[in-house]
Amino acid sequence: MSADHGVVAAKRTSANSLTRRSVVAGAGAAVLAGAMARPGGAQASPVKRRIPYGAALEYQHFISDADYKALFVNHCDMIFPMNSLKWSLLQRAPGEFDYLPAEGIVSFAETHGRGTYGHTFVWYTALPAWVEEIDTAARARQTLIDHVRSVAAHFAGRVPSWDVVNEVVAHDPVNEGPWRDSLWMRLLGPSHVDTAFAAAAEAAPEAELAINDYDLEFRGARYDARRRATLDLVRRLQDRNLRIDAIGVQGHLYPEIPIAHKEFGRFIKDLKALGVGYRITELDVIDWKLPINPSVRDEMAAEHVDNFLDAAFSADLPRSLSTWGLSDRYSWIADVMPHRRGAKNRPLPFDDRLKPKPMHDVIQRYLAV
Ligand code: 9MR
Repeated sequence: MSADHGVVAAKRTSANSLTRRSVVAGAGAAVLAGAMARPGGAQASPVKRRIPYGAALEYQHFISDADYKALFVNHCDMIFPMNSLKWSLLQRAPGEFDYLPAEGIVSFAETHGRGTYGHTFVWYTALPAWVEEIDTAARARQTLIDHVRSVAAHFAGRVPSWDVVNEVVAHDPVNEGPWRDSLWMRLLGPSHVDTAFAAAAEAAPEAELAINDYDLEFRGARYDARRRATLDLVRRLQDRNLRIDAIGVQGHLYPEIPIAHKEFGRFIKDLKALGVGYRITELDVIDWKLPINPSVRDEMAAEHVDNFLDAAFSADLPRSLSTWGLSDRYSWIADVMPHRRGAKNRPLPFDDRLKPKPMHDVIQRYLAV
């Protein structure tokens, strides 16, 4: 996925952000101080917040990097699998499920008294070859239902919220859409979304059911179209009496693309009027075009996060806020959009030595009670 990279970087004034930053000085220390051991091995929630703060954790790092893993316990209220619940890793062969990695992370969260999150049942990518080879509507429909049922049943009562569908709106809804091309679209059309939500409502009656997507917060015609298509999709489900509880706003931010304060705020309010809440699910900053100097880059990233959270929180409080990873040590951005001058990317709240950055302070300020 990528956004429209053509927008010239908006000029930032750092005076404003420095003032705001000083308000939250010491927030990192308070979080650490709150992470005290409780009898029985479980730990107290890191710090009291208005809404849960979470992060996605990749299994390879979960098993190989103890310090990184501890960072999640010390700072997060929600810990969830980044990739282990994706179809290609979970059901590599028909009916053969490998729950071990996802179980590892979900039970790690449970052991520490943390919440979790389910990402994701239906996506256009990360599908195993045997699914990609399906060529009839009847088989596609049954396979989709079986997958949702099996995974939801396995985690029944343990995963309180599911991304039922991920990224079903076309990247450019006006020219390519409105729905994204996928195996599911080709064989079933938009009804595959209805099928997924119906199966999820039946198999996970107590879980929150969500649509997760990207590029919902920026200024420009393509983003307006993406917001409209998402609202249309919500209405479509509601017209069919299907339960849709929340939108996951991924929040992969590009500092060169301005936040549409008004239009994004309107979108959140329109969702609320439809009875649908929202979460921030994959926050990070794609810093590939930012200056090479790390502290300048961190300040700019923090300021952009501030702009985004200001637009979001002033429209309505999200149900949770999660980042896509937690430390610059590991991020998808290094693979997909490396810094154009060869610097190591700095997209996340903690640096690669696991020290909090200005972005962390900004996020915590929005979450403070
Ligand atoms: O960060 C994830 C990366 O490790 C995986 O290889 C990739 C494919 O499964 O997915 C990345 O996560 C994506 C998420 O599932 C959906 N929104 C965009 C994320 C970044 O590409």
